Amino acid sequence: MKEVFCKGCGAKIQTTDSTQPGFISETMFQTFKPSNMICQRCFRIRHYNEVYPYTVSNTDYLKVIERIKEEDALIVKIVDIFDFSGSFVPAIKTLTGNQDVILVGNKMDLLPKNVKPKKIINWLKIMLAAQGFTVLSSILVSAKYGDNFDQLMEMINKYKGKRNVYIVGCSNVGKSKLVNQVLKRYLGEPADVLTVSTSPQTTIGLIGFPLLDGSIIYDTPGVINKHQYMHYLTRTSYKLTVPKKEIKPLVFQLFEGQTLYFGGLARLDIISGETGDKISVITYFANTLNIHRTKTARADELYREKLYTLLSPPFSPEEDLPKWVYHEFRIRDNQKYDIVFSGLGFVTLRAPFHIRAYAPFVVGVYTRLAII
Ligand SMILES: Nc1nc2c(ncn2[C@@H]2O[C@H](COP(=O)(O)OP(=O)(O)OP(=O)(O)O)[C@@H](O)[C@H]2O)c(=O)[nH]1
Ligand SMILES: [Mg+2]
Repeated sequence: MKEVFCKGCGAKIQTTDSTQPGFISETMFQTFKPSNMICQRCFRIRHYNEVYPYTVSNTDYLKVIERIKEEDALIVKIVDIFDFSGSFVPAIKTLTGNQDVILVGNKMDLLPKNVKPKKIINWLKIMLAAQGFTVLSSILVSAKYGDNFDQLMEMINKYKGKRNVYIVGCSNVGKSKLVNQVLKRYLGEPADVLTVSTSPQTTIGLIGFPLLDGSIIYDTPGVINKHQYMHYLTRTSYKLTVPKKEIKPLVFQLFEGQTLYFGGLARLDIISGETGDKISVITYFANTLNIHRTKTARADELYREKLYTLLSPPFSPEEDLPKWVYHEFRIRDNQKYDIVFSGLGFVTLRAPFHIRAYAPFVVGVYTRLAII
C-alpha cells in the first residue's frame, strides 16, 4: 500500500487496526483521493464531535518530531496563557536545543479586554527564563479569532529567512487551530483544514504546508503534559472547567477565615487580609465552574460531604485527581497580585495578604503582579 497520510491529523493511513491512528475502512480507502484522505477518527471528530483518545507515549511523539533538531529551523513555541504549567515540559527544551524560538501565548480571546498584554508577556518570559529557556521575541494571539495574526506573521517572516517553521507545544495549546488560521488568512485555504479538538493528542504526525515564499510551516503533535487537569477528568467535566469565551470577573468580599472552592478542583483560604477587615477577591474562571464560599473551619468537612455534588466538577470518584497540596502566599506590600491556578483561572487581590491556595500537586499555582 502506498504511504498516504491523514490530511487532518498527519497519521499514516492504514486499513488494518481501527484502534490505532490513521485507520480508515478499505471501502473508504478506495473512495477517497489520496490527497484528500482523512482517517476515521478525524471524520468522527469533525462530524460528530466524538473523540476516542489514543495512548501514544511521549517517547513516540518525540520520535516524530525529532527531525526538527536536525534542521536549521525557526521554532514557534505555543503556550496556553491560561495554563502555564500545562504548557511547558522540559522535553521541549531537548527538542529545540539551540534553535531560534519565538514564543506565542495563545487563547488571548478568553481574557477580559482590559488585560495588559505586555504584563502577560513579561510574566511568561519570567516563567520561561526560570526554566532556562530564552526566546527571540514573543506575542499574544487568538488562534480562534485571528487576533494579532498580522503581527505574528510579520514576526515569523522577520526571523525565519528561508528556513522552515515548526509550530510546537504541549497538547491542546492550539497549534492546529493556529496553523488553520494561517492557512485561511494568508493562503486562501478553507477553514479547518487540520483537525482540532478539546481532547489531547489530536494531531499525530507532522503536517507541512508551503508558505508563499516556499518555506514550509509544520503543525506538530503535542507533547502530553500530566500537569493538565484534562488528564484526570472526563471530557464533560473538562469542558466545564475551561472557559469558552471571554471570562467575566466576579467580586467576592471575603473575611479572614473564609474559603472559596472552585468546583472541586481548587480552593483558596483567606488567612488574613489587609487590616483584618474584609478583602476584595476578584475571580476569573469559566462561568460554568461553580464557585462556592464557606468558612475555612468547615471547608474540609464540606469537601468530604459535597465533593461531586455541590463541589463539582469532578462528578465521580472515577475522575481521580491527584492529591491536593497547598501553596502559602504571604505578601506584605500594597500592590495588586494574581494567584494563578494553572489551567483553571486566577484571582486578583490587593496585598498585604496571607492566603493558602490548594490544588492537585501536579497543577502549577503561581503568584504574579496583577495583569489587570
Ligand atoms: N478560546 C480559544 N480556544 C482555542 C484557541 N486555540 C485553540 N483553542 C481550543 O483549544 C483546543 C485545542 O486546540 P488544537 O488546535 O486542537 O490544539 P493542539 O495544540 O493542536 O492539540 P494537539 O493536536 O492535541 O497537540 C480546541 O478545543 C480549540 O478549539 C484560541 O485561540 N482561543
Ligand atoms: Mg493539533
